[in-house]
Amino acid sequence: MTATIEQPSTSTAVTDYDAVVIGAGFAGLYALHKFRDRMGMSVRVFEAADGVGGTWYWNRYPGARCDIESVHYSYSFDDQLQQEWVWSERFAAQPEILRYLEHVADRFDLRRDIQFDTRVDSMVWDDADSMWRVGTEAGETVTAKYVISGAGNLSVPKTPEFDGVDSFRGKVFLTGNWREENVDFSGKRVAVIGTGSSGIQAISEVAKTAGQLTVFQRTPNYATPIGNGPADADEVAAVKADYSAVRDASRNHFLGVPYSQVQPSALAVSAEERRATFDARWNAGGFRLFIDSFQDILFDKQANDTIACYIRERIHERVSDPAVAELLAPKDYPYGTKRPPLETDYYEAFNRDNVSLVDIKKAPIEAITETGVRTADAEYEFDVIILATGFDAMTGPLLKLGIVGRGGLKLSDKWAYGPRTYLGLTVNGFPNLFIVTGPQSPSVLYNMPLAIEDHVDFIGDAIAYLRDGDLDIIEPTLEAEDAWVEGALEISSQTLLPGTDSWYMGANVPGKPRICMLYLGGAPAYRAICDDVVANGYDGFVLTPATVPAI
Ligand code: N01
Repeated sequence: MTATIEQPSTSTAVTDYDAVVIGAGFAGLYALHKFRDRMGMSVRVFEAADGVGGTWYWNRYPGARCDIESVHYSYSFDDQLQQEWVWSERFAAQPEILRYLEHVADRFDLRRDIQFDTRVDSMVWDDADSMWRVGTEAGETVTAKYVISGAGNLSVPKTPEFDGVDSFRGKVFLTGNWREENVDFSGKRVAVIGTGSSGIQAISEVAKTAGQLTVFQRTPNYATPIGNGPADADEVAAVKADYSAVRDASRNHFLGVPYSQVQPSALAVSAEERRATFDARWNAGGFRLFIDSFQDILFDKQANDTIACYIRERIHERVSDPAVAELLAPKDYPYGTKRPPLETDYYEAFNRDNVSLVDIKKAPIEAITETGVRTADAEYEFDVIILATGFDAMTGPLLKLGIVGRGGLKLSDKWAYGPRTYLGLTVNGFPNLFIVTGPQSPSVLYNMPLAIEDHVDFIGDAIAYLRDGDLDIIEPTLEAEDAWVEGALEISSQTLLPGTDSWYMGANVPGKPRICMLYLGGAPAYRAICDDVVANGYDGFVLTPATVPAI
C-alpha cells in the first residue's frame, strides 16, 4: 500500500484561511504556533471559552491537577520555554497549568489569531471548491483548506443522567465545566456523585472544609498515591541539564514518561520480590505502579490479580472502618482497565467525622430533588451537589462539531457504530481534516503534551509535503482506515480492557457504541508506524490537487 497521487491541475479556490484550528488548549496553541510561525500559514483558532487553556480552563474544581510530573507534562517544542518555566510542585495544580498555557499564549503572541467566545457548530466539506466551510454558533462562516481539531478527548461532560437536577434549590457543580475559583464549602452539606479521577481529586480537597461531605459511589476505583510535593530543585536541575534526552526517553516509553524499571511478568517473581516492586512503585508515586511495575498486568488476569490484591490491601490499611474500606476496595474489574486515578489522602478522607460514603450500586440514585438526593432507600439533604460523572469521551468532542464530509456524509453517521480513523488522525470521506489525539491513536494513554506535539508535527509535515508537491488534498483510503481500525481492535482484544465498562470503551454513556477507542500498541510503536507512513510517501493516503469546478 502506498499513497496515490492523482494528475496535478491548478486550483483556483481561495479560502479565508489556510487552516482553522478548533480549541486553544495544549493542542490548539501549539498548532497555531507551528502552522503560523514555523510554516507561514494563515490560521484562525476558534475557542468556545473566553481564554486559552482547554481542559485546564474548564476544570477548576478543587484538587484538579495533572498526574504526570509537570517537567514531563509540558511542551518540549521550545527549549528556552522548557528551560525557563519553573513548576512549583512535582504535579502542578490546575491554576499553575493554566498560568503556564497563558504564558505560552503570550510568549508566542498567539492570542491575536484566536477568536474567543466562539463555538464551532458546523464544518461542511465543499466538494466543488475543495475546502471546509466552518460555521459558528453566532452564525459566522469561514472557509479553510485544512481543519485541525484540537477539541480534546475529555472536553464534553456527560449530560447528567438524573431526573430533577434543575429542581435542586442549592448549587450544582459539574467538575468538567467548573469555572468558579475558590468556592467556599465551609459549613455546607456537600454531595459528590462519582468516584473517577475528578471525583477523587475533588473529594480529598472538599473533605477538608465542608461541614458534611457525602460521597455517592457506584464503582470503587483503584486510586494510588500521586506522590506530590514541592518540586525538588535537584531533580528539576537534572532534567533540565539533559532535557532533550529526557524527552527522547519519554517518547520511547509506552505512556510518554521516562520511567525505565518495568519488569516482564508479575508471575515470574516470588511473592516477596513482587511485593517489594509494588511497594517501591507505590512509594515513588505517579503512574509507576501502573506502568513501571510489571509488563503483563494489562494482559494477564492472573498477573493483574496480584496488583489488584495489593492495592486492596493498601486501601484497607488506610481506612479505619473495615466496612467502609471494603466498599472502597474494587473487586469486580481488573486494575488499569478503568483509567487509574492518582490521589493524595483520598482514603484518609473517609476517616474524617464529616465524610460518609453511600453505595449507589446497592441503592441507585432515583432523582435529584429540590433539597438533595433520593436513592432507592433514603433521602439526603444538601446545600451543594458536585457531579463528577465524567465525559462523553474521545468521540463526543468531534461529534459536537457538526462535521459533514464528502457527498454530505455526516461524521455521526459514519461513526454510528464507533469511531473509524486512519492512525487516529484522519477519516476517509473527510479530506483535509486532522484530529489531534483522535480515537484509535495512543492519545489518553500517552503523555498528552507530547502526544499533541507528535500529532501536530505529523500534520505540519503532511501539509508541507502537499505544498511542496503542488497538492491540495489528503485523505486516507477506506482500505487503510479499515486495516487501522481492525489492527487497533485486534491489539485491544489481547488486553483486559474490553472486559470492563469504562469510558475507554464508550461504556459510560448510555446508548454509545461499546468499542475500544484507543490504540493500545503504545506510543513508540505508534510513532514508528507514523514514521513509516511518511517515509513511504504517505502510505495509505490519497493525495490530490483541488478539484477545479467545470466552467
Ligand atoms: O470521569 P470518570 P472523571 N450514576 O468517567 C460515576 C481524566 N482526568 O471526570 O464507574 C452514578 O472516570 C462513575 O461510576 P461508574 C482522566 O483521564 C484526569 O472522573 O460508571 N454514578 C464514575 O465513578 C479520567 O479518567 C485527571 O460506575 C455515575 C464517575 O461518575 C477522565 O478525565 C483528573 C453515573 C465518573 O468517572 C474522566 O475522569 C480528572 C450515574 N449515572 C480527570 N455516571 C488528572 O489527574 C457516572 N457515574 C490529570
